[in-house]
Amino acid sequence: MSKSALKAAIADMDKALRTAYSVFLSLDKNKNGYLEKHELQELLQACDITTNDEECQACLRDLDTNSDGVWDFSEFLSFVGIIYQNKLAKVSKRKGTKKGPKPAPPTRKESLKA
Ligand SMILES: [Ca+2]
Ligand SMILES: [Ca+2]
Repeated sequence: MSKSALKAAIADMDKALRTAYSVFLSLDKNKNGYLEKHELQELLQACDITTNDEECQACLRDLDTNSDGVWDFSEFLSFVGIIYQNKLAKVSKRKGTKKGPKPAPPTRKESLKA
């Protein structure tokens, strides 16, 4: 990648991060700067990930790297990264195949396998 292409890619990444941050802020209904379980549930639903209360709690816990019971923006970005990675994997698997099952909520173990 040339230096100018790298600069352009970094500019695109900056734009994507700004978008991700605006999504994070819109999910943070009580405006405390963190995503709690009930706010995470809305995110999972928007990603077409069906979870019960226990699975939602497990998803929150799996990416809660500082164990404070909520997601900060960097933990939210870990989730976004896993979703994107799963999406890329499904696209490559589906080439020439029928649509597969809905994605399961990400877990730390899954993220470490990739
Ligand atoms: Ca919140
Ligand atoms: Ca946390």
